[in-house]
Amino acid sequence: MARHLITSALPYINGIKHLGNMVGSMLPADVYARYLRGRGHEVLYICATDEHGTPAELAAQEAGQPVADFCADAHRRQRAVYEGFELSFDHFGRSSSAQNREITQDIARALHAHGFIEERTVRQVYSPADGRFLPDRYIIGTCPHCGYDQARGDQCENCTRVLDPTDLIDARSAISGSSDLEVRDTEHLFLLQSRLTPEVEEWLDATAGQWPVLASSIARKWLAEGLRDRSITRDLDWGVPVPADVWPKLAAEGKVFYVWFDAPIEYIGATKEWADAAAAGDVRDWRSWWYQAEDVRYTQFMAKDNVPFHTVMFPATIIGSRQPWKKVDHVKAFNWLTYYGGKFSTSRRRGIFTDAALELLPADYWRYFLIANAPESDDSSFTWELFASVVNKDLADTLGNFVNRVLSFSRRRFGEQVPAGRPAGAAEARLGEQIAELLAEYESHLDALSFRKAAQSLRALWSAGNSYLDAKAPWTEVRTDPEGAARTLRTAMNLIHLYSVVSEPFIPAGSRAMRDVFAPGGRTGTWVDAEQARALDFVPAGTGFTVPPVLFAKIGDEEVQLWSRRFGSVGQPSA
Ligand code: B3M
Ligand code: ZN
Repeated sequence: MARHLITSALPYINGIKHLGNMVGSMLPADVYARYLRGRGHEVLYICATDEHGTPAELAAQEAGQPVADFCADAHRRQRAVYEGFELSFDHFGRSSSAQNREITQDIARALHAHGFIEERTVRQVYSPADGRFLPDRYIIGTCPHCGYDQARGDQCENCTRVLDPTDLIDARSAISGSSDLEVRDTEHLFLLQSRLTPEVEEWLDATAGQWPVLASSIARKWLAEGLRDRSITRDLDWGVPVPADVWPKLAAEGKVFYVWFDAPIEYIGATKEWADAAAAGDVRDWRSWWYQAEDVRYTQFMAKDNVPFHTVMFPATIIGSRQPWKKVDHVKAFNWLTYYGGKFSTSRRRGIFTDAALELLPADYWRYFLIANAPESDDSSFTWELFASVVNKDLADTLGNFVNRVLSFSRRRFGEQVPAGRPAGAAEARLGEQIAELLAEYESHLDALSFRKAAQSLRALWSAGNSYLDAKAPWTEVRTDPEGAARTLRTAMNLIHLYSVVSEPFIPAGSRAMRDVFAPGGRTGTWVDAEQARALDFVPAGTGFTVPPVLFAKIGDEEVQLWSRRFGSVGQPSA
């Protein structure tokens, strides 16, 4: 059986992420990881904060903190939110780790040894007042197109035009504010991607055919434009230093690797962090997941803007190292989640951030809604009205109400143990068939990484229970045929057990509550096969049970109004 390696794109260290980031990478990766573990596979789910680069330096400066301290705090804050969302990472690492530094430098050495890295001289802005070269983003000035006076040297945030630092009027350093800037020659390392194009193409041809189409089409489009050699170093204090044994001069000048060079390597680095963090006696072999790892099936999750880096540039880096690192087998990409059709905006605090979401409602509500409405084949829009209607209908009415209805009624009529009742009849056989079919559908959608469809199948499994219950109507049946009513309730209780197992990837807390009905504190049952689904006979008559508190509360109109006022909604400018 294959081992499954799963990674989700590394959230940038700078700030708490919004729901769009969550649904575009970490959450579906977690659902997939939980699903595979549930089915008995060996899974390693790795993620980390992406910590290097200019935005981290600038954010630290704004916070008045040394960048290392800023990143350590920001990492802890993000990690706490992800724990709140019940993301089941095997390890949540940091791209600034010693492990990543070591592996990044090793891969650079290997690329150099095989002739894929070249030193080139480039002209770059130097600030004598700051005593350093300035990356494009560190230079601010007035945009020549729209007159915005805080435009950055790489792009104007106001009119979105791409700029060159020399385009700016009244250019000055973002660090010191000094306008005494000069252009000087400096050396940088270039990855000779152009030479690797044919090999990347060959790999893509062999692999991308199996990917969901959004990822493969973006990858092919990028490759069709041809790979250009790319500068992989920067003049920053915060990053993986260029190894001095290979490039003594650049190392002495304090050059570090570009953040997009070391960030994907952190997937490997974080796996080593995971191994190094093992308790005594627990052997974790990080290499076996990455190096000559033919038995590993590797799936990556990311938003669509990250696809070129993962499907073309990172593979080029790995191929050029001539080392047998594992390359991705499956890439799942996502479109954008919008907020009332507009952009979530971190800087304008428009939309919902993951920390704020958890203050309103537990993780299950968000997890289910987001996956059921994931921006898979197209962008999708978050609105409070839709959120409330999905939660109320699917979670509160269809699932939660079923559980409470069945258990409270059975307790009232038959006491606190699962009643025996009559042997299963035709209605139960039909239900079993239907459940087995829906379960197979659910599994095949998850296997294919089709999350919205998987959510539909899950909902259909919940609905099937309701239809059965409504048709049998045990509350009427009990008056004339108590044994028949007991049978109905026992079958319905078996469905609750099945739901606790198969719903776990979407709603881990709700699943625990359902499992605790029959086995307080016990582990979630093993996955259900078709035979078991047909038989619906997991919980023997006589098993004690408890009636849990309401599983999912409904969201009222007042809350919808309150929240849309608080977080902004229609009518607010989207820019
Ligand atoms: N940190 C995503 C972003 O900041 C980026 C992903 C890295 S994955 C190796 O947009
Ligand atoms: Zn502009």
